[in-house]
Amino acid sequence: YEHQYLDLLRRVWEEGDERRDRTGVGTRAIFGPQLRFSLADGAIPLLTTKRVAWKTAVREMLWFLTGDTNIRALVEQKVHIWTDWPLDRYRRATGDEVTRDAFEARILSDDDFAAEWGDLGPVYGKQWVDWPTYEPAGDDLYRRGTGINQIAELVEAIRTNPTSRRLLFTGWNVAEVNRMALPPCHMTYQFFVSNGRLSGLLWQRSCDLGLGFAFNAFSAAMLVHMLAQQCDLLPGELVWSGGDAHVYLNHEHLVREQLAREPRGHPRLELLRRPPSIFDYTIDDFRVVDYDPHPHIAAPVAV
Ligand code: THF
Repeated sequence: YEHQYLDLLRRVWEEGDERRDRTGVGTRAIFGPQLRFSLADGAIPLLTTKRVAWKTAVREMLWFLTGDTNIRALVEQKVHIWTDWPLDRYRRATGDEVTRDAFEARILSDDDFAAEWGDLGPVYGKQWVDWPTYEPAGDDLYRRGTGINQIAELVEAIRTNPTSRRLLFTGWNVAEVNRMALPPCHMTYQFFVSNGRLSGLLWQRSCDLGLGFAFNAFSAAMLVHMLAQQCDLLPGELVWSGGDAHVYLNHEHLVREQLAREPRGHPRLELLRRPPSIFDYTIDDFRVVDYDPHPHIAAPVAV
């Protein structure tokens, strides 16, 4: 299964259109690839051609499900993958060339600082579990309504109406993307039940194949495993669909090294407990077995 990813990585690197991007780093990109991964018997698209910090991805997914949008809860768990965006905003706004470590230390120790500088805006978690609504309040006025928990509604819909063609949720709130530190990349998830199996499709508008893909594919697959467990179904397939699928030009060493490696075995995800709801999982509920990857390959993240 990993060959699908490696083939895509090679194709983008060799044939992708070279372009300047928002970050100024430069990418090579193709449009609209699709990969399919079986999730049967605990199978999970976890790359073996480099070590992936899968627990970081689990912690991030559980953080999304809490609805939190502040990096503090991540930093408390030593998850640093969202720090660069608030750090960049802080440096630009204040001119203070604080180090990443010092910035994170202040996020942890100073409540007011964390509230002011640690928030990413209404990103994933907020839209997933508390999508804002508005109710008419006379004349041209609207008042805040009760937020919509798309994930709770999804679980209910999978259980009660599994052939529905509306089993989906999205982070792409058109009215709020401008207030997000970064508009959602993995933006829409759709689900499909057949023969007692739950499959998921992730539509990712933009994918950093060198860095983000490993996390995004694992996370989406893990979510399908969790939803299947909660809905008394078996996991089926993950369909990964990319819009702008790119490799950053400063990831050349990663591409060369990773393409020189052979995939190693088939890791599996085990859910050690069935929590009362999709919102009650903890990091200790997840175990990956048969994971014996090649060494990690460090690569810079474009902000
Ligand atoms: N922006 C860019 N340029 N790439 C991305 O992958 C990306 N994301 C999220 C939002 N914007 C993005 C952030 N997610 C890493 C992993 C996921 C991220 C951001 C960064 C990262 O640096 N991973 C390293 C280290 C992991 C670790 O801390 O252990 C790695 O080697 O995998 C994609 O959703």
